[in-house]
Formats: sequence, structure tokens, C-alpha cells
Amino acid sequence: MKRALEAMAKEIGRHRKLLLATHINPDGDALGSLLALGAVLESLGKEVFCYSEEPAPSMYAFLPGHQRLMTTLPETLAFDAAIALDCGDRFRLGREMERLLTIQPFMVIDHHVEHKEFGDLEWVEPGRAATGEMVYELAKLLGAEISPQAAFCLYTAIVSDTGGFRYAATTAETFAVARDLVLLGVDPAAVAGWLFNNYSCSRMRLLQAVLANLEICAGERIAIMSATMRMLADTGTTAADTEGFINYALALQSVQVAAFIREGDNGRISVSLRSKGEWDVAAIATRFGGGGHRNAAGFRLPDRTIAEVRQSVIDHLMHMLAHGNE
Ligand SMILES: [Mn+2]
Repeated sequence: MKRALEAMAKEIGRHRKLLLATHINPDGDALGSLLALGAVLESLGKEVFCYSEEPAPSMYAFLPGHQRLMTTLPETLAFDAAIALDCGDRFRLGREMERLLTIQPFMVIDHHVEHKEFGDLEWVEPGRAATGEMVYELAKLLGAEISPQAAFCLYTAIVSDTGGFRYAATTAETFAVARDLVLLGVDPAAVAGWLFNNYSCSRMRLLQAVLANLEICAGERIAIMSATMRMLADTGTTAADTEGFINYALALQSVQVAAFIREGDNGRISVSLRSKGEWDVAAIATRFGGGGHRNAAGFRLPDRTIAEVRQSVIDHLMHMLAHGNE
């Protein structure tokens, strides 16, 4: 792993005009890592372009520098190299995937357990808590100065991908990096406030509607809930506002597996699954053509109603609880 990091630092040193990209529907780790690395490389005198096909969602609009995101890839711009951050699969690069991958060398920094190899030079550490943690190490190795804004972005990346240092991937190294970032001036309470106490009233109303249909079954071991297009329209919210709702179902002490079902505007139903301990929801998601890892997975289905999907998901989850993962 150390060697991959060193190879990447060396390769970055050879290029001047860099394009940075991340995955579609970017989360806090994606955007925080992207903006921080952009600032870090600029402090080293490089010309940097940060690309994301969508602007930062409103819940991440507190990240310093988000206004710099380029949402289109100009036809005429040529780059010396590209770096994809927090992207576990080439297809998650989005609609410009093919053009992005023509940039050479194409480098990849990622921590997804189910990472699928792509690009020319990869530094992948499956199981690292956040890409932000890796970007910090890279910045140190490059001898870059980490500005207070970049430190803020990296700290946000780490806190958001670890759910506030709560998830299993959180290690002593995570805290060591977080400590360094706080020493650089980050205010942990400010970041926590932006990440965890930042609901709009419309988002809270959507959560009310979703919790109102929470169903607990199988001896209180399964919790399932859903959001319809109607609920989004009635509350003036978008799909992005449902992020993290599934954690409310998982918060029940007795619950082993939770499901969140969302109706999309294209007639597709998307299902998120979460589990505790050894229960493997990736196995279930795979059966429906999706994927993920043991405790967090998902899939999408076209042409079905929420009621149908809901019953089918409950059947599969009950079967798993009764018979294990075989
Ligand atoms: Mn991540």
C-alpha cells in the first residue's frame, strides 16, 4: 500500500495540469476529498480542475470551494493527468466516463471494499475509513501545506464517511488524521453541526412521512420503510434528501436488518439494505442484480410497485433470518 502511495506521489510530481473527478451523486467524502486535493495540488503550483457532473447538493454547500466545481468537461481543454477520488467503479464516473478515461495517466484513489480496478495507476486501500484519510497522507508525502479550508474539507470527508467515527472502518489511524486536522484549525463541533444538524423543514417533513410508514416485523428484527414520488412532491424535497434515513430504522435495538425503498422518477424502485453483525445483505442485493458489502448494499428494479417490492424484500430478509445466508 505504501508503494502505491509513493508511486502516485511520484506520478503527480510529473504533471502540471490535472483534472480531479469523483463519483456521481457525490457524498461528503467524495466532495471533501475532491476539493481538498484540489487546494493541496494548487499549493504545489499545479493547475487544477475539479469536475463533478452535478454541483454540490445543498446539504454540502457549506464546503469551502464548492463553487469551483466544473459541471461540464470543456471540449478543448487538455489535461496532463487525471485523478478519480472515492470512485469504486469506472461507471460511477458518470456520463463523461469515456472521455475522462482517455486522459492519461488516469490515477485512482479509493477505499471501497468492492472496488473494481480501472485507470492506469491505482492506490486502493479497501477498508480505509474514508478517501479523505488517504488524501491527507498523500498531501503529507507531497510536502504540501494544508490550508485551513482543505483541512476542513478533509475532516468533513472523514466524519461523514464514518458516520461521526461510528462505523466499523474507523481505526486509530482515522483518529490520528482527525487529530492532525483539528490541530490545523478545524472546529469539530462546527463540522458536526453542518453534517448532522442541518435538516431543512421540508426534509424533516419528508422524514415524518417516511417514519409514519415504518413497519417492524419478524419479531422486531426487520424494519422497512419507503418514500414515494408523491411524498417528495408534497414536501418539496428531492431524492438526495432521503440520504441516511435508513439509519433511523437501524437505530432500533432489536433490528438486525433494515430496508429503505424509494420510488424514482423514471419508474424505477431503488432499495437500500443495511444489517448488523454477520447478516450479509450484499448476498440479497446480488440476487436482485445489485451489490454492495455485507452490512450495506442495494439494488434497483424497473416496472414494479413499491408494495410489490416491499413484500418481496420482506420475504427475502425473513428467509435470511430464518435460514442464514446460504
Ligand atoms: Mn468514501
